[in-house]
Amino acid sequence: MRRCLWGMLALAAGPVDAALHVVIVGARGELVYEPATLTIRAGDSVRFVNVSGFHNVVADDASFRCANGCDGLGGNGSPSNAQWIATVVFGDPGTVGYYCEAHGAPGSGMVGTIVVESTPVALQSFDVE
Ligand SMILES: [Cu+2]
Repeated sequence: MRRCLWGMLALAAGPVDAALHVVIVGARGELVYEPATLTIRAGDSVRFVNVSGFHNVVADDASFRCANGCDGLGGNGSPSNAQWIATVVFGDPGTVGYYCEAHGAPGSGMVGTIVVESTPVALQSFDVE
């Protein structure tokens, strides 16, 4: 019963056509996020996948800090060599810079950017005569 209720709430409140994007962490063994700049829509999720090296992902504005899960959400955002996967939902439009604490700082070193565009209000149906 509880699962059913939550499912209905998620349907009612969830963004329309939310997409899942992937950013590779430590691609080719380099100190990079790939793609370094990713443009998504508000409500989309980004799945950070660490393929090699000692890394994490930390928002410049401290809105998230993730590696083996995310701080504050039951995970541990400290840099890790594990092949971790962390998923972050971006609900609000804006530009979110992020970095790896082991190899960067806000705006320098191992950094990436998520550009979150507002969801268009074009998802209405209408009749054409
Ligand atoms: Cu790193």
